[in-house]
Amino acid sequence: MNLNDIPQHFNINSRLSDYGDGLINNTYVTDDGKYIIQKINTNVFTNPVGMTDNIIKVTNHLEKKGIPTLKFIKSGDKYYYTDEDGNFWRCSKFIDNTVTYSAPPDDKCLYYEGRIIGEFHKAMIDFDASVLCEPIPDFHHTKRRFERFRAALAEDKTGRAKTVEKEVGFFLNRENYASVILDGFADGSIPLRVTHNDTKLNNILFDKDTKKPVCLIDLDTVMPGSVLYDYSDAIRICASTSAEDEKDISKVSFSLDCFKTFTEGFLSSSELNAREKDLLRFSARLMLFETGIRFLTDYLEGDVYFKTTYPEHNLVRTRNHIKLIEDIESHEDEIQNIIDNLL
Ligand code: ADP
Ligand code: GN1
Ligand code: MG
Repeated sequence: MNLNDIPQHFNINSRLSDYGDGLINNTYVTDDGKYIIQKINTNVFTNPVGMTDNIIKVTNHLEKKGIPTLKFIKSGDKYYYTDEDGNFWRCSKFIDNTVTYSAPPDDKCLYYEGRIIGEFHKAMIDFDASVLCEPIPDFHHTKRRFERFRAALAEDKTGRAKTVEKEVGFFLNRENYASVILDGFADGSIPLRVTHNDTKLNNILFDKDTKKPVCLIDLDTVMPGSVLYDYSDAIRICASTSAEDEKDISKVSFSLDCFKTFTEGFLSSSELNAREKDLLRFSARLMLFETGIRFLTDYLEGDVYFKTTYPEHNLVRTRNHIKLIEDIESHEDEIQNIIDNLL
């Protein structure tokens, strides 16, 4: 497979360059800047046709409502192209004058970031979730994530376990975090809604000039979930004072101001029930906990899931998540006060 042969299958005559800093798919931009072409990671997305079908249904739904969203380009009569080596490709329009950030450019944009996530949930309320497949089963089943972490630790196939005893202990001591949302689904206090499930900052396109969010992208994991997953996953990045893989841990802290601004925006467009409101404080740490475990599991398993550019990359990400959880745990009352004042 020759990379520059791919655009012609979408009727595009242009060469490709690497683009973006997603951790899963390989993303390219056409040299004319008009299209994004992606090679889907089929180790992660084992049903790429089902996943694409989900995305087309969701983007059609949003488009009908006039909500800005991704626009995909067909290859023949399909929204994907499979090359001779079995690689799975898709193409979307590059949304003009937009940019993504790995850390927030300013505090004001966080209000709008929170708001656009709530608006996405609202737009999906009348969408029939039963037409969606589950692109990654148990994606946010935090208890299963925890079981897998324990299994990776027990197997220790890379021999790294002895070097991360402190980090392992940190998560083992907090196992109770894993069941909170799942218990809410089980007792009916938390509703299943159509959620994005990967609302980190660089999955939102921002207008280059106004720095306001334009639309949610990376719709690969859209499926039923809790709106608290999306609230929490956005906070994981946007309330941190640095990127998720900052090596200098002294630069990593949880910003109460950013948390407040983001939460204010999220609440401005969200309708939460009493239990969801109760769990906002917990949700500040939820996805830090789950994603922290996933990074540590990947480190123990030999960096087979997330893209890494150096051997300790997943460990650096894990340590950042631990630092942010510690910060949150030492500001419980302030966090609750912020929420109470906004509700
Ligand atoms: P991954 O699953 O690897 O994170 P994404 O779909 O998030 O893949 O794409 C990776 C990056 O590519 C995004 O963070 C964003 O910067 C950029 N990107 C993807 N699609 C578009 C698009 N249609 N317009 C502009 N930028 C895009
Ligand atoms: C991955 O695909 P990307 O880079 O937007 C991952 C998320 C993690 C995130 C950590 C399908 O997101 O679940 O939270 O990395 N996506 C998948 O930064 O596993
Ligand atoms: Mg992404």
